[in-house]
Amino acid sequence: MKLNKKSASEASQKIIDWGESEGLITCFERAEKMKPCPIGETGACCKVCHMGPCRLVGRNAEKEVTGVCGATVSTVAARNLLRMVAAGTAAHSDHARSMAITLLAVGEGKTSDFEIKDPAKLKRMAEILDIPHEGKEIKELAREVALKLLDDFSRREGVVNYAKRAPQKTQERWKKWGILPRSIDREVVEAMHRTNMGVDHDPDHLLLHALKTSLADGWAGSMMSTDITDVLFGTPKPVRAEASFGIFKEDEVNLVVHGHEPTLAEAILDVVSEPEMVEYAKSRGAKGINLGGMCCTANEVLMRHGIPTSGGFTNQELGVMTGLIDAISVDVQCIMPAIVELSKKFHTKVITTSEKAMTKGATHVPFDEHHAREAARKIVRIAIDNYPNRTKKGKFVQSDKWPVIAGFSHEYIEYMQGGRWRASFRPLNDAIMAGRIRGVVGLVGCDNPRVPSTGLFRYLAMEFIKQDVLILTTGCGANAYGTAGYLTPETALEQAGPGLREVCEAIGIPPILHLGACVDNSRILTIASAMAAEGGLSDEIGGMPAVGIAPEWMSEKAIAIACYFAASGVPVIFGGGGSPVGASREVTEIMTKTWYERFMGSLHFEPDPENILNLALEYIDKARAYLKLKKYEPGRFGTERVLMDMAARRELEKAAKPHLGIG
Ligand code: NFS
Repeated sequence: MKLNKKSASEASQKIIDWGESEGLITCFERAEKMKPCPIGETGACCKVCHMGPCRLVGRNAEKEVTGVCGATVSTVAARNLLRMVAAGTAAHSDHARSMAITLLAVGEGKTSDFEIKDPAKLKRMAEILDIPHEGKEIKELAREVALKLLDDFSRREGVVNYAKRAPQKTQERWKKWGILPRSIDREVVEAMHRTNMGVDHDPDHLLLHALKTSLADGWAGSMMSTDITDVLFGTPKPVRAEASFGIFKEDEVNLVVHGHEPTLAEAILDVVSEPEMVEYAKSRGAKGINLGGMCCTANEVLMRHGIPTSGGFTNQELGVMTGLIDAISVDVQCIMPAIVELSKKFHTKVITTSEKAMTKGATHVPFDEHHAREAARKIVRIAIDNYPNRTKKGKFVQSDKWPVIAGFSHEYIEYMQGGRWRASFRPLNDAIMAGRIRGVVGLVGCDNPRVPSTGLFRYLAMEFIKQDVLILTTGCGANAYGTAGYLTPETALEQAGPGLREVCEAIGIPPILHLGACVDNSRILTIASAMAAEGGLSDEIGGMPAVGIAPEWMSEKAIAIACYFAASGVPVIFGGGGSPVGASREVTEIMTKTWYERFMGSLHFEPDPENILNLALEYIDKARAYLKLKKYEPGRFGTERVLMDMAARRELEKAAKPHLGIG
């Protein structure tokens, strides 16, 4: 795979080029100038005390070099990785805490800005949590569910509630290796304690705690966040939307919601259609208010309401440079501080909203779930007031947009395989068993300016679907596919291998399914558990022909996700730059071999995209052999590939629509 550009997206590259000609600095240029520190990059820098920072480098460092206290390279690398997992888990789970607090506020009647949109899902949650719901008032049930889930943050002993959703065999592995998480805060605090100077020094022991902490993220924080968000704002089902910078409108107020927690974005969504707000926008010369998304908030509102997305992480500065964004409302996580300074060169207002996350120079509008619409109205007014301040700067970049189909909640994926009365994972399992679908790959995580941004996503997706591998995507990976035009059923017809194409056509789905934000990786855990329960494949998550890949990762949250997939039994491959544990062969072996022996999952760091592809296919075929499934044969299924004209394509589109329940 060769790509000499900074971004694989034509629209993004166009803005990068224009910005460079204007002397505007973005992450792409900063990434070129700021090379990664070669010591820190491989995990060999220890700065947990002030006798250092110690740099554990040199020939034969793994055997001969230690820090001042005597810590080896392996101890240091494992400790650093555990700290990343703790930070990633803390981020997802603090987001989850806000969601649980919002659910509690709804249950206790302390906010009138939100309500229960999916009571049936709330009841399903209650059943999992052993809370009787017969005859109970829905708000009371919301209160009880919220309180029980909030216990998952602070329980001293015991196990997080949702661990029991995993297949029995998967749970047994966790029990055997002592990694069943007690509660989120407890595991994160213990991770920080163990990595404090002079505490835990055994790399394997440290890494087991990395898995334990990450399971508190995947099977508690992230999973409850997904569930509560569905309950409050609706469980996604397929929607049509659009992606890329072309979503911005010249004659409307463009307001972008960026960050992660969907509560504020949902409130803004309610407010922008209020007649007085629309009138106010008109009084300022705009035709209306156009809401767009960025990063994971984009995924949240795209999945549920079809709000268009302007892209993932590396698009945030470029969005400002279109000169068309009147305000960006941000909350927490993945917000580049650079957008505040950059926005001053345009007219864009950056609005921070969380008491946890402020940036000097931004406008702060405090938000809390009890007075959500009040804050939302303030934000929308700031955007409207700023509309007349637009200049011509950057305006030329009005670019294309792509159609997107998103909204594949695990509930919908199950439903679409059999309808209301026969919803199941049987057809998917059967397709895998027969070899129509070779396997499933989760292509998820960040986009990254250190590689041709979104390029690795594009390359891998096309290669996998050609080889009949179904793709599940979340986070900025989903944004990358949206802005590439890959999230449509047509992609299946044009690019997928014959077996996968047959399945996609029969069900009416794209070969790349958008499952939501990064916290919604928990949906993949739920799907894998359902596939195990369905029978015919593995009876645990481990052993499934499935692989997780984050080809362009950069965030600590991605590492936490990788670890909970590995602990759950999924081999995971991370691409992009170097390995954050590359300094230690011992740690690398534990994560790739020992974890696989214990959990059937692993974590590899592999910078070469072709190697990622081959390793993933190797894992998939190995799993097929382990399950004694038919050997995958390319081209065995499906009919002869036909080149389609527009009329034929339209016919197919029509046929696909009813299955998708849209349009
Ligand atoms: Ni995930 Fe979402 Fe994107 Fe990476 Fe950041 S927005 S939580 S961390 S950059 S995928």
